[in-house]
Amino acid sequence: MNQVVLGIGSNLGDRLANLQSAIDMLRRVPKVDVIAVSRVYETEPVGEITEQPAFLNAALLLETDLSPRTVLGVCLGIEAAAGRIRTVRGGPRVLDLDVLLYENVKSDSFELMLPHPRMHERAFVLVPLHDLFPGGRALGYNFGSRLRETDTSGVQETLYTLKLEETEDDI
Ligand code: PH2
Ligand code: MG
Ligand code: MG
Repeated sequence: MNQVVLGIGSNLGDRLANLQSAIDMLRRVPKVDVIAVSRVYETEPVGEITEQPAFLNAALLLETDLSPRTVLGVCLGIEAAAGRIRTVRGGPRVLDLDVLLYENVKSDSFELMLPHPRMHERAFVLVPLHDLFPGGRALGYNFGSRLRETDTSGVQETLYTLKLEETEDDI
């Protein structure tokens, strides 16, 4: 079994429902177990396009027998199923599922870079990651000192929760 960390985000439509449906879809993928989910944060848009709605962001810990590329394919498939249409890079999206870490694998391939090349500079990634790994070290990736140096003022904790299991409310 390999541990994998995903970053998850949405800033269009019912953002919380979009994140929850991504988790529900991941749970149905054979050979993928969703082990843990961070809190949900409301975050100011970061990057070239700042004139777009605020995001909800979270992080997920998975265990899987699938390869890194297959996990990437699963993520892209779930984004498409959620109705994501790719227009401008960094623009608004119903769902973004990014492979942040896959065990301690390092990859420079254009298709899938590991660890995710921009995660160390993104508070909307590091803050949820810290929920999953309070020690500041995730699958061999040290981010505690980065997080302490990062401006987290654009990342607000919310009271929303994402569920790993179906509850009686859903039945
Ligand atoms: N994703 C981006 C660009 N900017 N900003 C926030 N706050 N959250 C995101 O998930 C995000 C972003 C491209 O993937
Ligand atoms: Mg992204
Ligand atoms: Mg992405």
